[in-house]
Amino acid sequence: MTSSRSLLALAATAILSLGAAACGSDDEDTTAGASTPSTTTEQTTATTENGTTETTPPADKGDVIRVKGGEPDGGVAKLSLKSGDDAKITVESDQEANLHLHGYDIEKVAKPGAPAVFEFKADAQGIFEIEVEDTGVQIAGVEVR
Ligand SMILES: [Cu+2]
Repeated sequence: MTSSRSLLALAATAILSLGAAACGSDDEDTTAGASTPSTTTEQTTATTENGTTETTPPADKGDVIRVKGGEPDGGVAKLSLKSGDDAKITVESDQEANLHLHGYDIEKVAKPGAPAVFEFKADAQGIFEIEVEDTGVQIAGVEVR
């Protein structure tokens, strides 16, 4: 009994030290790639306006638009981008919706649990609509300046 316990303890120590070693080397890798450009100011405001209880960090989703029953939750979202930005806009919908970003002419399908993600280089200036293509309901106005 005692011997099997100490064997377990040995095994645990071995695993722990292995894990620690792996973490250490991982850290160095992630720090190198973690320099993200600062595009976070407006995202924070958008999340607060919606006042939803969801606490999913918007960090890697870009701007998030929520669609409920085919309508933009909290009204038509106003997004503003700077010309040349690498834009990322995530649209979450509680029902399947064909979405269309005008101007850049990108079409994406959002499904419950499978948001549509628009990723594009904001190289054309102007104000562009995102609409639910099936119904023509506008969910966002994206300004690029
Ligand atoms: Cu359209």
